[in-house]
Amino acid sequence: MFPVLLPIVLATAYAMVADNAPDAVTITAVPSTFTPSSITLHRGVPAKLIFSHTEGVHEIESDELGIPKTILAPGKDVTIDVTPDKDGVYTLRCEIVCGPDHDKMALTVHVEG
Ligand SMILES: [Cu+2]
Repeated sequence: MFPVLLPIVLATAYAMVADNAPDAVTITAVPSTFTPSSITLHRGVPAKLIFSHTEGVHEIESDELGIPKTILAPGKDVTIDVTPDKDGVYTLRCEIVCGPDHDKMALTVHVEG
């Protein structure tokens, strides 16, 4: 009996943990480009934006999303905790001139319920 039930119990427990887990998105920042360049978060759900494998130096900030000025630089992963509270489409632009196409460097954040 026990060996039959165990996978079901584990699957249920995992599903419960997964439901409460924050959204997590890994993003790379290189001169002129965030990858992915567009992400979707969920209103009221804590999310982690994990910037890794950064090349060049960049800075982002968003009053609307509650993201303080944050420098992204090589050799250091940066995790930003954010809990969006309003639906919408937000554009985070790189605020440090990082290359010839710096003006195009943007991360679009869709927030949905
Ligand atoms: Cu940049």
